[in-house]
Amino acid sequence: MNREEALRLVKEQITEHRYIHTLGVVDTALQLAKRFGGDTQKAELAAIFHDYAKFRPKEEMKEIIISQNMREDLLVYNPELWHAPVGAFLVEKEAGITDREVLDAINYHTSGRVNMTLLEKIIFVADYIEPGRSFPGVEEVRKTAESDLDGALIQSLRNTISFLLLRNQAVYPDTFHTYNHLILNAKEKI
Ligand code: DGI
Ligand code: FE
Ligand code: FE
Repeated sequence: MNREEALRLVKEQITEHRYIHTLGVVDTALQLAKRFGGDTQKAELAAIFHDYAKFRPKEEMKEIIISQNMREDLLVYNPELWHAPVGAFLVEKEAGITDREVLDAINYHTSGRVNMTLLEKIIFVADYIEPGRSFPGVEEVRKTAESDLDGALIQSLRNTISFLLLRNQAVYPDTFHTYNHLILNAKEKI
């Protein structure tokens, strides 16, 4: 599918604000793919569709998680996590995207997972640092992403986990596992 067609499909699904965010993720993912040797076409497609399901009703997302035998522990944690796996399912079903690597990058763009692929890391970090983001600490992550993708991923995960802890929220186990896996294997501690 070409860029214009993909953008048209996504625009119908999300708000103007989220669409602008999506365009920022696309630009950033393309830059990261060029910088770190990723597949630019897959990065563009995954970035365009990453938040496809963001505005689906919670009930619909819940039904999909159950009927598609996705991990039911998702239902115990923050509903903010749901649009990622549900998005991967709907993008295949409704937009006809079949590339497994692209679908996985959408699936894991919120929680992360252990042993993330290069494409998954690119989408995760691009989502965190796109120009429209203004979280505390995002500048540091942007700087790290100029040369070190794993370092930027560790910092994004650390910031998100801290954010959740400070707000008394639960942290999805995969987010912790992703962070632990990366930090235990990091050559230089960030
Ligand atoms: O969809 P976006 O807003 O662009 O970004 P996202 O898909 O990374 O969603 C992030 C939101 O999910 C963020 O507000 C934090 C929230 N969240 C809730 N529980 C968890 C979580 N994020 C992670 N990584 N892990 C959690 O357990
Ligand atoms: Fe998202
Ligand atoms: Fe996003």
